Amino acid sequence: MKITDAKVFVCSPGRNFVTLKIYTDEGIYGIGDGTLNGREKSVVSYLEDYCIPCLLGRDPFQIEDIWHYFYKGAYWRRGPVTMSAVAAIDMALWDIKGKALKTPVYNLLGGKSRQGVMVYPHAYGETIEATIENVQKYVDEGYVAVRAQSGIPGLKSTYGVAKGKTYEPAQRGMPTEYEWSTEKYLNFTPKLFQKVRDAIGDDIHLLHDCHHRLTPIEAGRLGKELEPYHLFWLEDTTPAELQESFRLIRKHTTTPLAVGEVFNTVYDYTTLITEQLIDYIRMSILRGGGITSMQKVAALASIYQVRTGFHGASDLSPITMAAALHFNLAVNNFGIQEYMKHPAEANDVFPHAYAFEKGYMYPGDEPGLGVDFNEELAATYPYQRAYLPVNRKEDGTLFDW
Ligand code: EZ4
Ligand code: CO
Repeated sequence: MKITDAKVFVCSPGRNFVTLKIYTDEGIYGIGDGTLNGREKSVVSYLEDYCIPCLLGRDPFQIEDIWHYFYKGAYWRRGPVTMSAVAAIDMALWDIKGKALKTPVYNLLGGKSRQGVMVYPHAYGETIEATIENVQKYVDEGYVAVRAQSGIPGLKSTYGVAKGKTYEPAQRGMPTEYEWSTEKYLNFTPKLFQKVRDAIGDDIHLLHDCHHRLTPIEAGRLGKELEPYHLFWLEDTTPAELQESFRLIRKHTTTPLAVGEVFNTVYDYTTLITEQLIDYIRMSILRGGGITSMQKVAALASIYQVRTGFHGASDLSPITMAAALHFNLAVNNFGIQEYMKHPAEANDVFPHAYAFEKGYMYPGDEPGLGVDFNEELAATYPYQRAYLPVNRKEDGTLFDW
């Protein structure tokens, strides 16, 4: 089998997505996700201008070799643009191989290790009461794990809390600005979880995302104060470029830690994993260079009792969601998968076999990844400039969002 062509599509069915389609001489094609929220067109250029010309004529079954060709072969390594492009290629190749061998991708990754994939949705509200109501709504829908975020008294906006019905981090047009106070957040958040736990009982897993806003010692304080409410995890407590800083957090709390939705290689994790400073891997298959590289991350993590907990926000397309579900079904050290529903228009553009039932998701048994891409419909949703917000402290200092 030979690769004959590859095309990149950018569409905006509710939000922007970058999709790579790789064609072969046997009529089989594969699709991969290259979406990088707020920087979509950089990935398009990386793929179109540099990768696609080097893909033509190759055997799509040689996934390992092609992965290294684009990682080592580019000389310049790592970074979100590069690794998202490599991931798009890698996902499309696994999709082709599954279709050619007429089997779902999970069978190529070792086969089923479990029945279904536990997922968690995002519950939020402007107040504690509204947040509890939203958590309860998800519990009523069958979820067994729920992330809870709440508006903070005295702040006009905060991460994870939408003004409207659905939470969407990127806004069309120019970047919006959020307001932040670590003191208000730290004083408020333990009260939030005390009340949520009281309202829903002990049986539901609760998760929370700090979105990189604390220093290590502040993270230690929050983790410690949240211990009575037994969180499944506390996510991205502090910006994690400095892996060693997690030694300080770990010294102060037994609340499990999840890190790395902005990471893009195993090298972002070596200290965190080998010193057992974290409990869950947040890097997604898309950010981390695809299924091929994520197999190595998961293998390293398994030795240190660290589990997967992949990023699954709506800015990763249904193709990444499917890849994650196949991977999660197969790998032994699976933990949990984030599941933030896509807008209805996006589900129409990416018809898929995966489904949700009673707190768990299932990738379906179609050959390959089990997702398709409706080009004609996608063309009716042209790209729209959109950015993630920026964040400032109350005195105007630019801060982590
Ligand atoms: O802010 O995906 O845990 N989930 C998150 C997400 C991220 C967005 C950024 O594009 O932190 O909501
Ligand atoms: Co997050």
